[in-house]
Amino acid sequence: MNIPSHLLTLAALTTAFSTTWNAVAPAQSCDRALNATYKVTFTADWSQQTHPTDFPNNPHFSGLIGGSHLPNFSIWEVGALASNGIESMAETGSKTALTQEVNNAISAGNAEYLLSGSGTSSPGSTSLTFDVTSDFPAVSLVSMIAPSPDWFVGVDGLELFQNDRWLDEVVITLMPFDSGTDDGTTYTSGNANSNPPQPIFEITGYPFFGVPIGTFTFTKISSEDLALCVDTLVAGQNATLTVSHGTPQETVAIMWSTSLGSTTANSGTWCVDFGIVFPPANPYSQLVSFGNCNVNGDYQVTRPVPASAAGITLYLQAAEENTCPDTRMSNIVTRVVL
Ligand SMILES: [Ca+2]
Ligand SMILES: [Ca+2]
Repeated sequence: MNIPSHLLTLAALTTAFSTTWNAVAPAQSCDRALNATYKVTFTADWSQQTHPTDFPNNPHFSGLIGGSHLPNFSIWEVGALASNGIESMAETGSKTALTQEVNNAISAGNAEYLLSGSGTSSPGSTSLTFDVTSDFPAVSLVSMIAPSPDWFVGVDGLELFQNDRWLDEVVITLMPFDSGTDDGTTYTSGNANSNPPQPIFEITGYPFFGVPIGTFTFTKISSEDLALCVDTLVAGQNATLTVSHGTPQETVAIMWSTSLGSTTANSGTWCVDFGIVFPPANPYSQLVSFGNCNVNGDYQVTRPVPASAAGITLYLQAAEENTCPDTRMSNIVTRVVL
């Protein structure tokens, strides 16, 4: 364990708290979800040059529409029948029915956030910034190929949080799909409702012939990488703090402070930019604990809250060592000491 001098200073200057923490074993898991913000950029390459066969006038894509959801839930998938919302999107570009379906899934606890963005001419590009949490890490997003009978591009259940890590960047190569709900065979075919509808399939032949349509690039903008759970803090009583989603047996630091702001600890094996500040003379702004995660990536400590802290608002945040140049931080927890 290599403790940066900045943090050692914080630890040493206080006399308000005892310097001894007791690790509690085995650590309980902190089941708080982690938040992240991503940007998806839809780069549309579909053009006369890439797809010369019968290429239509006014080539464009309808507004992006989708949601974040449970991994075992699907908004659409190859081999399944299209929902009414997918049919409407793929045939007309309308978001209305699919928006309702995603909102219904949110109400049912299968999805968390609706994703809705603009369309683009083609070639062209558009982007959408959205929030996602580790409890609903799968993202589905679609857009109609227009004009077309019932063709679309999209991603089905891309999991942005895998193996306790947010993915930094994912590039999805977009191939054309047929929603199986209209029998038209060319870009400009008239309406011909499929009866019965067919399962969604990838169009491998005419008029695309295996040439990709474009890409979805998912880029992480920001994220919580550790989960911090904090007891109610009561002056003069013990409090338990728990970190989860850490790297097994890696060192984590927990800090607390009376102020939000920014403190950079950038030395040796620490590359951390806390969202709280550590005024040197403030005895309530300090290192709370260093310790190692267990084999599950959990870390838990308990210690007394000083009687003199009653009424103070404390902000707590955890960080992990040995992640440079990346920063792995927790959410900031706010507690008024009772
Ligand atoms: Ca079709
Ligand atoms: Ca139809």
